[in-house]
Amino acid sequence: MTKIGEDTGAKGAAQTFETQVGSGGELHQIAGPDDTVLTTQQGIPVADDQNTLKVGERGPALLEDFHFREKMFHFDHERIPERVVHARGFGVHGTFTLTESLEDYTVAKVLTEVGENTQMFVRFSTVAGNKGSPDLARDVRGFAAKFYTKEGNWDIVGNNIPVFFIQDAIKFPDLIHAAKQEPDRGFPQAQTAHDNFWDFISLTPESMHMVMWIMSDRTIPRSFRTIEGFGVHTFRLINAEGKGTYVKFHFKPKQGLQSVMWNEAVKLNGADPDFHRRDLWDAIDLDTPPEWDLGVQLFDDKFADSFEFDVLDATKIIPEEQIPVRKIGTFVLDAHVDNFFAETEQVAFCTQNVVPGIGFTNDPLLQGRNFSYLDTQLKRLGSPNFTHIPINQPKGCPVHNFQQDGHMAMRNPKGRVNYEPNSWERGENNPRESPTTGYKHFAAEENGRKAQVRSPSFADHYSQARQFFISQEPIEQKHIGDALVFELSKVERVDIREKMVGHLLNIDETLATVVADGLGLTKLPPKAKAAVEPRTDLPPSPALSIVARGPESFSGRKLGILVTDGASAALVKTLAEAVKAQGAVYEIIAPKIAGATLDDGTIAEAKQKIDGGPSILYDAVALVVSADGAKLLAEDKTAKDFVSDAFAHCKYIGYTDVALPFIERAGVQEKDMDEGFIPLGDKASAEGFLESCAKLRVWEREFKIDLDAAGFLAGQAAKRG
Ligand code: HDE
Repeated sequence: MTKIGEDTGAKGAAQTFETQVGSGGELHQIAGPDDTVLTTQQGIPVADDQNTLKVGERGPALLEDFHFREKMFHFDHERIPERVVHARGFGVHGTFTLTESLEDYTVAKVLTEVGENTQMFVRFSTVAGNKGSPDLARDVRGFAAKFYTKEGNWDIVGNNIPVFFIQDAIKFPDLIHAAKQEPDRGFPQAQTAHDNFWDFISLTPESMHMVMWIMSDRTIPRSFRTIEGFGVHTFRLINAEGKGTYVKFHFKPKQGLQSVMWNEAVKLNGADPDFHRRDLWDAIDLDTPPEWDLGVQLFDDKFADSFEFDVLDATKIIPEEQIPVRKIGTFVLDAHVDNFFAETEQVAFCTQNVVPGIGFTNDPLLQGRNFSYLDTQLKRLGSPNFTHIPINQPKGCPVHNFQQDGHMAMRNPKGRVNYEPNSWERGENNPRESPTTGYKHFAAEENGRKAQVRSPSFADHYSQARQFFISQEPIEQKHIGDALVFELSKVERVDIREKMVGHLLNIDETLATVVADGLGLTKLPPKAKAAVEPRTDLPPSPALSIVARGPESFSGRKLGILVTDGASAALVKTLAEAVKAQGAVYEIIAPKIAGATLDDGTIAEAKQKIDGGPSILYDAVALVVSADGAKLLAEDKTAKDFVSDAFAHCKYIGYTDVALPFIERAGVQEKDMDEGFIPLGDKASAEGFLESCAKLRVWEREFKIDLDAAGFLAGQAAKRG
């Protein structure tokens, strides 16, 4: 007979239930504290968690085995519906500290009490993919923040892009159906490169501004740590006099903005589908938690009336050059969840979670969202009592009301009274409304005809798309063209491709021509008909570029050091020190996971074997190899990929002289070795290398090594005349 401790799986049980098989084979329980004993949900200690109750050794199982039935019942119900959008997410805890008071504009304590710390929970996400999809999908990133304020929970359910695809919430189900897997085949997963998405988009001109953003490198970020966040809609601040001021919320990463290249993203999804969550997890573990400034754009009706576009239209931004972003505080995300399901999965954000002093506007997308989030929580969490789950409970203030009962109620009001008004004495269990501190809605004057209409002030769909495009650095413009060609070349219907080029003609002629050429269209399709003539007079907004707003140093980045047996121990040490001095991290990659024996006999322990540590995992690489090691690596395809990928991805590559033949065998000729190749030797060279790495990429390289660059460069030259 199988006993605990004898068979496979017994080890797991030992964690909470210590057992020992005595010399006679009989089972003895070692006395221990009660809270280490495995129990059922009813608290009954479990004696055997390895075998179901049976009749005889080989007989049928018995229904009487309540432990088995309870365990299996619970397992069968472990899953809750994943979010219909933003299913793939990663949550962390943090703290917000206010540095500048907005007391002239709002009564919200979280925005007026300078120096106050407010607990936060942030969930990053992608939009289209299912829960198990890869982190590096080309997609918008959700950046949802819950502030547990003294006056209740305030959520900014934002994205890393400040505009959206549609102007009215009624189109959201269509947009999402079109973006997610096609219904007949159930694929493609986590990507927009398919007919249905581009069909919908090509018929939805209001999406064109968003299209520029999603085809830019914003949708393939290097890290959650290097994205911005935006509340998107125009919200409202309300002060003690009841006066309203419009506000747009911004999160600015102190780490600088950074993205990867598309070819890198595709490979990262295979090499490490958890790349973004692992990166944030590690940054917190290393005690280098990321920080963002919370910024606001504040404006009044006068500005709103004079602005070129409607401030209620979520497909438009207000350029920072027109209304600067005022930094009012900082938040740091520095703590893991204890349990992914309990917190990240069960957290429930809602745009209508606002505190006194913060309110809404009539943005029709925001109004629709205010309905949708609460509604979806019931489906997902199964009960109106989802606010009783610890991650959703207010932490900065008490909760008292007469809401009661329902599935899983944890917090029914105590005492006799469960209604109001009532004649019982006011108290914790008999709360009263508070006209002084309670939430007051902004007293907006509204009038109008009931109608299903779109305001003519929402009609310009191309001008800001163009403004975004011309605000990009040349390499970023090229990437937008490349992304459009990639996505549209996965679209089977030629008429959809053509329609999209027709829209691009309203945005930028070079872009349209490059995309048409990339798709092999023999002639340019007709321009899409625009509801209003697109403007060409909007100036570039440098704030919209990622490359222009990169980091100031290599801090927070990762260097991959490829070593072999016999490599210079002194150089490895010097590099490691230089990396540390920059506030960056490194990983050693070697032909064997045990590491490499360096020239002084010490062992450099490897974090990755070369096959598991491709250069896409690193922001820059250093080839610290011996002459023999270089010969060995020159015969290894994966090692050569390490170099050729780093080269193709425009990364900085430090190298020792003896690595040159290896580099050449990896396909990089001496003539291709640009300023991004930095010889390594002494301390100064290592430090200089790390300083150069702050630029992250040698973008000029891409124009030399990519066939698709030619059309783009010709278009640029033609524009310059
Ligand atoms: Fe969402 N969105 N959304 N969304 N959204 C959801 O709520 C919805 C929109 C955003 O990490 C859902 O709890 C509608 C814009 C984030 O838990 C759902 C519309 C922006 C998250 C929903 C939008 C967002 C969601 C799905 C058009 C950026 C993840 C699960 C009117 C400002 C939150 C859930 C998390 C999640 C509805 C458009 C951001 C169905 C109807 C614009 C970051 O309620």
